[in-house]
Amino acid sequence: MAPRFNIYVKAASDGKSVGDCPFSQRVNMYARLKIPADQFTLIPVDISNKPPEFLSLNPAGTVPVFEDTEKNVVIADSAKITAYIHELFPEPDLQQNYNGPAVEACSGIFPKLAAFLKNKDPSATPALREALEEELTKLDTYLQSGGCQGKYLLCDTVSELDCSILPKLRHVQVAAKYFQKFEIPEKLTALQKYIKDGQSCEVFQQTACKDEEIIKGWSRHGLVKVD
Ligand SMILES: N[C@@H](CCC(=O)N[C@@H](CS)C(=O)NCC(=O)O)C(=O)O
Repeated sequence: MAPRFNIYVKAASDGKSVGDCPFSQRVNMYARLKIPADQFTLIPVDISNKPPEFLSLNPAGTVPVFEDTEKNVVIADSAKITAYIHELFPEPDLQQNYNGPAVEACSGIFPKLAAFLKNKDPSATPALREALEEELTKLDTYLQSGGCQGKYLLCDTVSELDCSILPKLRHVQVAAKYFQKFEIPEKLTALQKYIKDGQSCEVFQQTACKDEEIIKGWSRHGLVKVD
């Protein structure tokens, strides 16, 4: 019998491996931690040439998409998908409903990264760079504040929030460095350690794409690399 759940994620350029979408990686990590492996199928989708079957499932054409074939439910948003998975599989507890200070400490990073990378006005670059650095500093400050009781954001095991932010931080590392020569400041030591620990965990490694996929992904937006 086919597994009950289908999880559609962005494919890499080979069409088969996982691609760079951080929202897809969030769901992929979360599903692996929650759903028994024989109950879901991971389906990489070529989003530059979306198959009609995928578009009929999600006419908006975005990934990730989660399909519960038993209940005829289709969900096309990473936060809603993890909430749905949590309802079905409450254990292990990945602190799905956490709404404390770590949420605010993480929330601005990806929007500020996107604004910095997509900007076409060189005079705005310094302020956008600074805005990204401020968000990273916010997360570093949270990590140093003792709010975190372990090596991940909330405790010593991976939480839903880690699944959300670790893939985005990798985009900062890879894309901001490649396009803007931006590096996460060394002085943000708590953040550097968190990223190192987070990226070494098994579920992150199992779901991560190659660096070149992140660069190709952002290149689709017509980004210009600084000299
Ligand atoms: N809010 C959505 C965002 C998903 C999203 O932006 N996905 C991108 C890929 S990273 C996408 O599907 N874009 C459609 C396209 O490029 O055609 C979520 O959290 O799932």
